[in-house]
Amino acid sequence: MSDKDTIAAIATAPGEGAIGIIRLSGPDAISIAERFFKGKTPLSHLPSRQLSFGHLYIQGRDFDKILVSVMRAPNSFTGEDTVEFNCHGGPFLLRRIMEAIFHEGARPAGPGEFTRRAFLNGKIDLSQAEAVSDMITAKSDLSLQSAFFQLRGGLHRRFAKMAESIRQAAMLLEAGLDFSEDVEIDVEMIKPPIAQASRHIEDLILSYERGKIIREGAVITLAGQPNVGKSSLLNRLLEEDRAIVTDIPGTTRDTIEEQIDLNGITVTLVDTAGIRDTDDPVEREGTRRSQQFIDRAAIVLYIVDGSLPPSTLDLDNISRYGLAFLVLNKSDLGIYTGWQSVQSLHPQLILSAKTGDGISTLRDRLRETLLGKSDLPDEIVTKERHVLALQQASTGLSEALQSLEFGNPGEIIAMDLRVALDALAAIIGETTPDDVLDRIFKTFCIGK
Ligand SMILES: Nc1nc2c(ncn2[C@@H]2O[C@H](COP(=O)(O)OP(=O)(O)OP(=O)(O)O)[C@@H](O)[C@H]2O)c(=O)[nH]1
Ligand SMILES: [Mg+2]
Repeated sequence: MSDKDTIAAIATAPGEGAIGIIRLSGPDAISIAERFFKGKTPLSHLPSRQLSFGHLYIQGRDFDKILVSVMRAPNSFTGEDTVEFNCHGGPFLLRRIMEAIFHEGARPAGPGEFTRRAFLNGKIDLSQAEAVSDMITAKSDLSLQSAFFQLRGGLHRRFAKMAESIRQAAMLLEAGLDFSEDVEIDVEMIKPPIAQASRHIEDLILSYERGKIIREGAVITLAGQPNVGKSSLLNRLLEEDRAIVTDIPGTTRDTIEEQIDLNGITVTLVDTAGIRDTDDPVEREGTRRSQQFIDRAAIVLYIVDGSLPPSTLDLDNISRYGLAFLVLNKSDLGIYTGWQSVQSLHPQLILSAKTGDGISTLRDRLRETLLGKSDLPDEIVTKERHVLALQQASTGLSEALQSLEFGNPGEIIAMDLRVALDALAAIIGETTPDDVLDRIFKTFCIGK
């Protein structure tokens, strides 16, 4: 595999569709594509970035009516000559065209190879390349928003700004080093830009926890005794009749997982089997699985029938869970007054899965708990790779600050600053080893 040959792939999703797009990129993209296309103007004379109509021929056979676009280097996504055929979206049809294209000398593109070339040709930085795949996999409005911020180069600009502050400090330092030995390091000049970059990096590291929830979503588990309305609440939140609801205790025997968009966050809701002592092996296994999801949950909704008096089992259970809400369900039947005096560390929510009363408050409270009350800043770090590098940078900067305090030699401080700069450079891909690139692009789909 080389980064210089011509690659081709189907860029649209597999399966039948109205349109199927085939993309070629590389030095021979135009000359290869030209062999297939007949329109008013030969393909090689078509203006860049315009759609033109014509016929696609394979070995002299009129094969499909298509729209074609030519993007000439360097003004294309990959930075190379690129051609896109908009064909009819039949899987068989597209495969036949692909075979013919490969026969003419193009090579099948690997996963994410178009984006990789865009990165290698300097069209985008590595954080933007990663954002391309985030745009495609985003499942909620917030994850889309943060992916797009990254794609537009938002993170790149932030990192560049921090690197600039650090470089400024390094320059001042080196200017001092170049003079004679007895020049004192001007701590008051050098410290502020380092401290500023350090604060900014700390903020970004803090944004990671929230960023992770936006990107990966969170698990919310519905737990409680049989018949309290767990499945009814799941159905209510999903707005569909997903789980079986009956008045027979022990209706749900297995866990049920479904995703919802909770005002912008992707949440996996897990309905569980009611917790009770039983000899039934199936129910026992159900309870064991419930426990697993209780352990994995970001939030546990512990549901009780609020119209009935509290039981000791409930009080025991709820005191054992981490972040939990005590949900008093069946408010339409009236809430038993004794619940008011239940001392619990967990916030109480009153609602009715049956009528929908209190559900929008529940949604708001869940979102607030997951993301915090304040509005989210644009700059959110969502990638582990980024946060690890930021942590390295942060360590470098705090050591530099300490060295300044202790009056250590300038060479040592300069080395710490170098560590921080290298870590920031790795995020945007200025210095990223090939195996790291391979790992990043392997997760992409083919044709991207
Ligand atoms: N009045 C009233 N009835 C409810 C409410 N929520 C659930 N129910 C009823 O309570 C019964 C049990 O509901 P489910 O949702 O199956 O309860 P569950 O907790 O999933 O029960 P298991 O699966 O057996 O553990 C059904 O008859 C529901 O119609 C509510 O808010 N108000
Ligand atoms: Mg159930």
